[in-house]
Amino acid sequence: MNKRYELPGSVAASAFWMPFTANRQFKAAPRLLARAEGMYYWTADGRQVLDGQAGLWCVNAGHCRPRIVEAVQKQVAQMDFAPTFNMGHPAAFEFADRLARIAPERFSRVFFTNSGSESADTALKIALAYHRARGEGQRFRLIGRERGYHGVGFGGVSVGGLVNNRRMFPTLPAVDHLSHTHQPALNAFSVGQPEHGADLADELERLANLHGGETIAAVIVEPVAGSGGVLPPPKGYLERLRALCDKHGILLIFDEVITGFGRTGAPFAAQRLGVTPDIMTTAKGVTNGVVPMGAVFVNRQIHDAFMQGPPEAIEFFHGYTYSGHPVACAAGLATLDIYAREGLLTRALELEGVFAEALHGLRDAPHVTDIRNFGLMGAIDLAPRPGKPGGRGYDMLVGALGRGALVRASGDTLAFSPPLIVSEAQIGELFETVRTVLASID
Ligand code: PXG
Repeated sequence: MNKRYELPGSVAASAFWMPFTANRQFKAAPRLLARAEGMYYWTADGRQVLDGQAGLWCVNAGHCRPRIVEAVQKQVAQMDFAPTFNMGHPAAFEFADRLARIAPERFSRVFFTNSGSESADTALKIALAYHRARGEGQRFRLIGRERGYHGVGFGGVSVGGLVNNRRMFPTLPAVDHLSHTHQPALNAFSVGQPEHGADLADELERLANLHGGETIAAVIVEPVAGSGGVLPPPKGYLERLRALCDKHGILLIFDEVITGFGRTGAPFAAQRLGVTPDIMTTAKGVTNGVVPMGAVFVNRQIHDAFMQGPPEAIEFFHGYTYSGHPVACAAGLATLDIYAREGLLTRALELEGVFAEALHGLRDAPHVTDIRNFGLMGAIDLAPRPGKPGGRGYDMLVGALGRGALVRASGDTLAFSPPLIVSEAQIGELFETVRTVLASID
């Protein structure tokens, strides 16, 4: 079977050092995708695969949408690149303006990056520089959360809470963490937001008492943790976090790299959950995954704090060669058109019940220890094989692919995030496949 996936004889599989992948295992039996359209991929040997993970949580409008393809083709032919340091081009201004219009009301300023990792680092730097600009430079501490994922830059890893991403690297000083909110003893198989755990937000009060609340610059959390295993916030948790940030003058950053652009049933999880942060990081769905891009949203007050010096002075010494890249902006503008026309930014809310029912229907399937969902995000925890953690997750990935579905396995947790164009029938198909494969593995 592996033979069918082989690369052409002239290509050495060894050169591409693959990210977050067991390279030797993969290269011994490569899984190659060759084409995509709508809800589907096709493998290199021509088999159709239902995309249960929107690429990598990013292809929210489905694959190869002609409007986006044409916009990218047109832009790359008209102007391939334009600098945004001291120069500009219309698409970047138009895209920032359009983004601000779908964001929660206060977010009227947008800083462009190229990825979620860069968005996280950018947001942390904005927070630190903001306090400094206001004469509160003593606020140098950053607070993250266990099981949080904010990408792989040194800033993101420092506030992140996944041990495998941290253990090899020095992290920023002056960073502390809140506890994660996964409490299966209290909340197993919760549908949507769990009942228990709002009190975990009170840890911010403890950390403020420990470090001095006036030394803390920002708290960064994913409103619904994604990579850490799809952990919706306990009811009342984010509200408490917001209140404690206000009490201590701490900025609240929501990392909406996964939750942004409709994944939770509103344009942003902040809107769905009714809690407004001070800074919001995004990437992925901002261009439907078609061109790498990220966007950090801030409110006017934060932005204006930077605008106090002489007008000829650079206000923020930060940015990337590709901030506001014209091809990414073209992809993003076309993406927003599709999201608006097809109502995709709220569609997850309509599908949430069907999705939750199908997902939680696997509660009694073999190996399942917990199931969680929010919007079109879902996760199933499997009991690890004794002495072989990750084995069941990997077998599920391979087994589902063999049966025509792409599901994300991270350790022994399966994650689901289909494109927002998914049909009810396809949701049923996806979880029926998962059920069949669960029954087939040991
Ligand atoms: N923040 C959050 C909340 C993310 O989910 C990043 C930052 C980093 O984005 P970039 O673009 O630098 O990768 C992410 C990325 C998974 C998975 O399956 C999740 C991500 C990336 C790859 C895999 O859990 N999230």
